[in-house]
Amino acid sequence: MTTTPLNSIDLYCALMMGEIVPWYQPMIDTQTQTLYGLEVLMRWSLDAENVSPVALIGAFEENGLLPEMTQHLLRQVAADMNDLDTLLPAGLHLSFNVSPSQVAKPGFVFDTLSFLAALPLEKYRLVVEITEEQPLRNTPEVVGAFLKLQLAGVEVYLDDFGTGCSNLEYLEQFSVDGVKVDQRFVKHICTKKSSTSIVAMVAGLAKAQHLGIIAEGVETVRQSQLLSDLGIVIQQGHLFSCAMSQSQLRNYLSPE
Ligand code: G
Ligand code: G
Ligand code: MN
Repeated sequence: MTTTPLNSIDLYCALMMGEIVPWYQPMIDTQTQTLYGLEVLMRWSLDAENVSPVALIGAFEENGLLPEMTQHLLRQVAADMNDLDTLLPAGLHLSFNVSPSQVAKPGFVFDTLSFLAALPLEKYRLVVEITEEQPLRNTPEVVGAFLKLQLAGVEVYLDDFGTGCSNLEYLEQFSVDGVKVDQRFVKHICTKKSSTSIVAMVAGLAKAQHLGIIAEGVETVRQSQLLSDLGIVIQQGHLFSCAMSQSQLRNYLSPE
């Protein structure tokens, strides 16, 4: 990992030069073993410095460039989806990550809806995953942003639910459509009683509240089976596929 701090000029250049690219990780419906959705994950294509995505996102955030980064990424996602359109199932759940700081910004809803307009409309279910590393303030701007997105058919999921700042109170404060179960709980689901209980509790909560639920970081058949037994049928993780570039995704969708 790099020890060189990235400054705003490096980051802006990376954006302008098209070096920040979307990768895609499949979510699988384990009942049918078919593709349910894709999560967009940012990557730095040059990665000469070997910077982790987490560090890179932190650097974009610190330099106030996260909204530009997301916009840039989504423009590329729209181009990629249009390119792969015939290979993708209708109703595909297409999710991208945003941090709480982005949600409260004035242009956030407009930017997200502009992205939606660049896609074949009925075909995709756009989903915003709210990341957990900062608190989501219960302000009229944030509540209003979620409602406007939902009116336009965009769903809101809480990422890594139950970790970081993503807590139970959010379910009372905000209108959300679903939660993602963090990989740290999935990792020990077969071996640690506390992990099993936590995942079972979140699954029960999702069912009672009619929320969508997706498990991530699924690496083994046993984990997948136990999650299915707990009612979590939509799963994402290395058992199914790692994140892929657009060209790798094309091969994944239509193997030669
Ligand atoms: O892909 P993994 O590759 O290492 O992603 C690391 C973390 O970075 C994850 O927690 C994910 O939520 C976050 N992340 C990935 N892409 C984006 C992005 O476009 N925006 C934000 N805010 N977070 C992202
Ligand atoms: O957005 P989120 O925090 O959920 O980011 C998902 C992160 O988890 C990304 O960094 C992605 O590359 C990583 N990831 C996805 N599937 C697996 C997996 O099965 N195992 C592990 N260890 N990491 C995974
Ligand atoms: Mn995520």
